[in-house]
Amino acid sequence: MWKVLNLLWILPGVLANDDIHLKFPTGFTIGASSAAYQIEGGWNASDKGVSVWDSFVHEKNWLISDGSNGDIACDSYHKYKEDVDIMKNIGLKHYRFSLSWTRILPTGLPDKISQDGLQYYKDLIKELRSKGIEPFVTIYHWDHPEFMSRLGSWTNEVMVEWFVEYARVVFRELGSMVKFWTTVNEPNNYCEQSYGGKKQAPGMDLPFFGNYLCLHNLLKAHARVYQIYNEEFRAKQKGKIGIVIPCRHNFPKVENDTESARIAFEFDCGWAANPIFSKDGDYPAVMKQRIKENSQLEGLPFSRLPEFSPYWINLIRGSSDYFGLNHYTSKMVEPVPRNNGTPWYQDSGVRSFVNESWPGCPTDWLRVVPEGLGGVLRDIKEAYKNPPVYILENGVSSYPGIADYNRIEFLYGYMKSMLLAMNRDGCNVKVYTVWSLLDNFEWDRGYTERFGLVEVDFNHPNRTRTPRLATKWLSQIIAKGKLIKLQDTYLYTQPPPPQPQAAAMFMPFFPLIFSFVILRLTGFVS
Ligand code: PNW
Repeated sequence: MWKVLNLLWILPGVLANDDIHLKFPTGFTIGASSAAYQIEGGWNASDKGVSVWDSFVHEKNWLISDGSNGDIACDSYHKYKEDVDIMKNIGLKHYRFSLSWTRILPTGLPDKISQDGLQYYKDLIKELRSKGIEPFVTIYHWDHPEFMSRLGSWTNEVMVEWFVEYARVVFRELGSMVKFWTTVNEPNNYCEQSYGGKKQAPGMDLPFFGNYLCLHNLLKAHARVYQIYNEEFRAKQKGKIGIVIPCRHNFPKVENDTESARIAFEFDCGWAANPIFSKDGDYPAVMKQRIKENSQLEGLPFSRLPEFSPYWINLIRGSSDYFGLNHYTSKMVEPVPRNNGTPWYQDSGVRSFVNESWPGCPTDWLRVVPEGLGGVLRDIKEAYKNPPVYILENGVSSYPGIADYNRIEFLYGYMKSMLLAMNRDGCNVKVYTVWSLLDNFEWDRGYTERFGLVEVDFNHPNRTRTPRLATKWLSQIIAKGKLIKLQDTYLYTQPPPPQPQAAAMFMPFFPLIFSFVILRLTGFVS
């Protein structure tokens, strides 16, 4: 009897074995994502109007690493059927893409609606549906009409109602065919780069000022669109609508410095998420306090962080049916010492940096930190009461060629971290989406960074597509409903090795068998 009881010792070891958590729950879907300007091309096809990205790359091509532009990009405007075929072959269950504002409204305003533009999206959606792929449509992924940039783009509040007019046309014309909407892609990252910096359109270069104004108006625009969907379309169209926010996980340099990690999270993710997903419906308290204090020290009679009136707080709070998450990388953080009367470093008072032991990839800002995805999912669960999370971007750039081992390793590690957060820690993730389906125009990096599951030859007029190894691996994961290592697939060696069926069945019991052997050897069990 005691021998049997002794075996119970081993049970925690068996339960802690990560492999038992690697199944995708029923209903969980895996897909891929893209964005209009990065893949479509057809920049002046039919009556399409000029977007801020069209003019930016044409006028300031020295700001793009390889001097290129998205005039043709992957030419998905013409080749969308081939793209859908590729997705079908991989077995992807959903496809996230964005709409080009000026393809649908050539002037940017609803005085004129392009039938050709709408037809392109109707055809794409029909093609997806006919192959059993669910469309996830992003209304705005950074390419607003050019003329609006001359009015200050998103620093001008007039954009809010113009965006509502555009969204209304989109819901009216496409809403019967779409069940999943995203209003705005990555408001925080976008405002930081394009209003705080100058390398991406409209390139305002107004750090610690333009970025705050931009996000303020984008949140208003998002909430108004959520409101009109509720009031005018939801009852009939029965879709879900939300926003997508990029969030990093932050590891404190000093282990118990959870405060710095929390502040870094608030200034990155919470800036956009807190007003929508927290019960106070406003920017994080620490952000309001530190930016106000810095503004005072600068001699300003107001805070550089704009304030929401109670009307807007009410409208923005709760304005998302799901938490859309984009996640790529993590940071280390530490507080920057200050005396009273000196400003908070970078408004946040926290310095972020990378851990040099984290592996890299061809993209300099992207260090590979798989445990960060689980970390950020737990951050979101804790901060916002476990909302349903749709992961709408996660991916890595690979080296030239189609043997993208670093991508397979990245996706395996990140998905494993996600599955542990879900199946072990109760995070409510519903959807996982790889960035990106195709190599594409990577904004200021041009075509120099390759995020595609599928390689695209940008030197060939056909923009030839060649699926990389990761697509074959991903097909197997999707077909089996379970995360498996490349080594455990037939792809690992050629010709395919015999499948280790019997051995695989015993894998979950391996810790048990191993512990038993040890106990035997040490004489605890005879
Ligand atoms: C995404 N970060 O942005 C964009 O949504 C895509 O359009 C883009 O192609 C993709 O990144 C890859 O570059 C992010 O530093 C850029 O954590 C940087 C970060 C997150 C998201």
